[in-house]
Amino acid sequence: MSHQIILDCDPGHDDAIALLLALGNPDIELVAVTTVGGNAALDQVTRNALAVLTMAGATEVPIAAGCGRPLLRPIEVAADVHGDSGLDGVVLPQPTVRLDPRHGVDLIIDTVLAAAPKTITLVPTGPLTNIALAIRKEPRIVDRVAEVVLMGGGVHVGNWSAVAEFNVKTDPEAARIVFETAWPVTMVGLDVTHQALATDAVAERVKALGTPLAEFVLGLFAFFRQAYRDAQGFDFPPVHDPVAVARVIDPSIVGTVRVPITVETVGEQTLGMTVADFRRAAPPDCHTQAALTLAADRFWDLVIDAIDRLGKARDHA
Ligand code: PIR
Ligand code: CA
Repeated sequence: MSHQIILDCDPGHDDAIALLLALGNPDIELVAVTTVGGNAALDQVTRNALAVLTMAGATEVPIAAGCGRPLLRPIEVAADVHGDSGLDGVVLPQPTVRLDPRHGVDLIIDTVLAAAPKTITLVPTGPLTNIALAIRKEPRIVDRVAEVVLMGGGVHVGNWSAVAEFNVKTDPEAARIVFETAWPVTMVGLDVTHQALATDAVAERVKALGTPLAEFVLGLFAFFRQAYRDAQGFDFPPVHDPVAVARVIDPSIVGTVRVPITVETVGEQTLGMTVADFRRAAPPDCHTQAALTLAADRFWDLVIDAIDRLGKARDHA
């Protein structure tokens, strides 16, 4: 079955892989891309997204720039793991894809309203600013979206503080709006993305594809690996964002539990924590799920297959 998705992203090494997975997987139709300030400033991540689409030969996908800063707070970029450009370590092509003149929030709203009800899945892989504003600007999207499958948060882990993840902590008010809106939300958080490690074995498989796109992906992995080693003490980098896309493609790859989740917006030590309440069975109206397990081998099979398909299509273009 084909899934239509809007990827709202801040590329970002792992966002770039999420874009490639969405473009190269036959069960996904990437109907729009929107960008949000996060890993780097908005103009940087937008240029990166355009370059990745160009690299993948995806010249027809509508792409628009969204919000440049969180709703209430100053922007806090993640230059320690993504570099100043947001996508350090690779040479990006000059984009030939053109930017849609609409604001990203409007592209989200227009795309959702133009599609049949419950056909579009939102896949946010950056701070949730655009999604929160889209809800406030056009509340009808809430009932028209099929579901929201976001990379962010975590039940037992943080990376931007002891208990908070970057995407949620960067714009906690926006995240709270998204989690507290009564639509189906799947939180693909650090509990699972920290299992999606680009190991040497994974890099070998990518290298064996032998295409320029595969080389590009290896460049992304190499920079991300070194940065994650220096900044966070990981041997291999967790490639977070494509896990959310993989969950849409094949839900059995990412195991979830239904649990009420909200976001801490006032804590001194806990700002941006995703608070999941496991005290009792989830009530019938619970609309949130937390991802807890990952079939990492099958995840990488999907990613490598997508890079292979896209790389071959490029070679024959
Ligand atoms: C990754 C990110 C931010 C900070 C670090 N240290 C690592 C980005 C990724 O793009 C992903 O979407 C999410 N935020 C993981 O926290
Ligand atoms: Ca991201």
